[in-house]
Amino acid sequence: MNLIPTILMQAQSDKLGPAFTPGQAVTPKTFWMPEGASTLAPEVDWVFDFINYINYFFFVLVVGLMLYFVWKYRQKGREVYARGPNHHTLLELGWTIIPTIIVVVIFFMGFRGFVSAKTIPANSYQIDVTALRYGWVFKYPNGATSEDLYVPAGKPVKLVMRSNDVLHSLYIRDFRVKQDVVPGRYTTLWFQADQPTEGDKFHWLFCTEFCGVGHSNMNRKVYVLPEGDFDSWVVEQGRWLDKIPEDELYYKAGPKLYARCASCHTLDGKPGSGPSWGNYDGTGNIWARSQPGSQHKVDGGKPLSDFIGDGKQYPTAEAYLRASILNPGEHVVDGFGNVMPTFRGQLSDKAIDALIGMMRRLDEFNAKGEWIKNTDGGAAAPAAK
Ligand code: HEC
Ligand SMILES: [Cu+2]
Repeated sequence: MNLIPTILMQAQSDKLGPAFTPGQAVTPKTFWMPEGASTLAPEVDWVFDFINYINYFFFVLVVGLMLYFVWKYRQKGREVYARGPNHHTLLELGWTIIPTIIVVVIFFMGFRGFVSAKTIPANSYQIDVTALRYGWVFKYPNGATSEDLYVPAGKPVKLVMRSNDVLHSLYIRDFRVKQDVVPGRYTTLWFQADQPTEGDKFHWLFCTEFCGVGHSNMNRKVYVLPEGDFDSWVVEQGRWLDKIPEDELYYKAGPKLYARCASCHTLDGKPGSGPSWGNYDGTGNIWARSQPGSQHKVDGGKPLSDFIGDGKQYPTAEAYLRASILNPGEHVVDGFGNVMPTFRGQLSDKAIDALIGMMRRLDEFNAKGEWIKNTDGGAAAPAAK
């Protein structure tokens, strides 16, 4: 039987599914369902309503008959039992065949919706999603990132999702989409929202896999922007670093950028696949041990003091650190492999300044890389969004 390929082909043409018209407004919320704001919503809601109405019907029928039979066959005398009907072929065929048909219809409609939800249109706009305890990072094609999700209206959007740690699950109920985010593999999801969210309206995004104590901090907002607005938003968001003044860089941008180093470099002195930026070998933290006179060992026993200082390869600590980020293989720290990727072309000069600034004032950050105090000892300013 070539039922499945036929259905797949149908799914790719827009004709599929009850009542899907591109450009339609959001379907209003009902007693059971939140508003339906994606092109998948009508299909999901149709099956949901269909099952629901069948449930109402059979609830009334079954409970009604039950009450009726309780009354009708109540015990009036032993002989009444014996005279009760015990077989009815038509009735028995009926209650076998009719439910079978209903179940097949439910399967077919459900399968059709499933296929549309799984058939990602080729022209989709791709956003990379990282789930972590406890938050989401949405990354757009130009490298811009955000913590809330922004999508263009009227365009299919594909989410390519990975997890940094444990199982999470991405759920946007107004779009009727949900997909597990699994460590060690990529999962995908697509939707198309035609109606922009206006004013301060948004759609909720939840993590629906209980992932730890901060699980509920993974609630985020989804904004649907008209396509032109979306394009300028992405460009603007890509320039987030430019807007931060030089002297605020190290604590506003530093922690965000450090997130790209954290898988190998800890701050608390425990070496991982890379040397900790804390003091792990008695030669000081990353800033202290990059000064002229450093006894930090590289290239099989040579102290860094051989390379840093006036007239040497790196005149200053900054020069050494910058080179370590752009040409990690130049000098390899003892006890570690040459496995650090180069960040040439990935981090701008300003981003590297922010990271070096953070290394210089490492005592102002906690072990997770969060800024915990400002220079005059007051409370930390809120990190830049
Ligand atoms: C895949 C793991 C990995 C990532 C990610 C990584 N590094 Fe490294 N890094 C290493 C390793 C391993 C070394 C030691 C070997 C060497 O010197 O190349 C190292 C060394 C360094 C050093 C020299 C350390 C010292 O003690 O002298 C600096 C500075 C550094 N990394 C900065 C960064 C920054 C900044 C980032 C993020 C933008 C980063 N690294 C991301 C693995 C990594
Ligand atoms: Cu989660």
